[in-house]
Amino acid sequence: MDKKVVFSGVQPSGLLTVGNYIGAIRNFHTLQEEYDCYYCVVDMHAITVTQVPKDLREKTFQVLSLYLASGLDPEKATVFIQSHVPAHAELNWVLNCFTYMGQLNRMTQYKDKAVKHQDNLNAGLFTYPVLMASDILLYQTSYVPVGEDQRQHLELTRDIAQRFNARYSPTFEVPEGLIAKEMGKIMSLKDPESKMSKSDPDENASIFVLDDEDTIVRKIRRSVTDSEANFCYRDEQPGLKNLIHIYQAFSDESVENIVKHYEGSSYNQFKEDLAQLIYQKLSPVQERYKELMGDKKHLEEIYRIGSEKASYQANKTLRKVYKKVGFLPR
Ligand code: ATP
Ligand code: LTN
Repeated sequence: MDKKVVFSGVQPSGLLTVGNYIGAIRNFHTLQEEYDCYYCVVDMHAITVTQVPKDLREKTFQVLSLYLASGLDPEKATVFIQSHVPAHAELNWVLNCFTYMGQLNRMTQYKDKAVKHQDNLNAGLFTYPVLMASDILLYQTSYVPVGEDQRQHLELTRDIAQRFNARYSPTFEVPEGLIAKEMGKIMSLKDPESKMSKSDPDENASIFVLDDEDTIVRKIRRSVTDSEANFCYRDEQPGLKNLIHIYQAFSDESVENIVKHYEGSSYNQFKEDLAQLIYQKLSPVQERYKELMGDKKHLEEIYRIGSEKASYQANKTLRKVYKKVGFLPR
């Protein structure tokens, strides 16, 4: 039997944070044995906000290297760059015609980004979720590992797929999200009410996957907790709760065990241990990342092979779609 398909993407919009790592990337390689996995660097999504071309090229290499450094094997998973597979843009157009303005108007990521990018409110930012739906639906994807912030976009994707299938005949697999419960949303170290985000202008609000030991220690030490001086896991202590989630992600221990272990200890002790734990887990990724970034030719080879494999599958779906909507064969 054919393996089920997994698809996910990360924007090359900045240095990746431990939020991206915990919510998405570190889960990618665990799926590559059992599923037919496609992991894409979504550079077309990244230009919905202003990018410096030279930096975008570098950041695209960086995300690709981090995929590989965190354990993706290009022999097992298909790793590629979105703009290299034109079918994404082509399906995007068709699906634009199957998405209602009212639906896009309700997207909270758009509302958040519209506030931040008032000087560049472009149509791409608004229709961003339709391109994401195209990414996913082109590969007949069953599962999409993402963070909690993408839940609404996934619902929209399912909706578009179901509408298209109902209007014509079954064409797209209707995908489901793989979203970790607590760890699907790691919060900012400076404001535990808002999501840790790679484009946050305050770099102390995030730990980046490439941060060195001293930086990690400093940022965790200065992260916002509370003045209760009581090591608990509860909503009333959101800063501490978030740090416990990060600890949980990097140690694979249950919240219960972590709380038991640190009950009665100072927050400082916990923070020191957490910083060490993060560094210990990230340093092998950083080592591998440096090696990969030192050999761009090798990275180019990997993404070329990836885009060929991806194009083959994507074009199969695109041909079906074009036929169903009534386009003449070429
Ligand atoms: P930007 O700030 O540029 O919008 P971002 O940090 O939100 O970027 P994306 O490229 O949009 O990152 O997301 C990559 C993946 O990481 C997605 O699956 C997303 O759901 C996940 N993710 C992003 N932020 C977090 C977070 N704080 N906690 C858990 N998962 C996250
Ligand atoms: N929208 C996502 C990035 C993204 C994606 C995808 C994730 C684009 N296409 C397809 C999963 C599947 C984001 O902003 N994090």
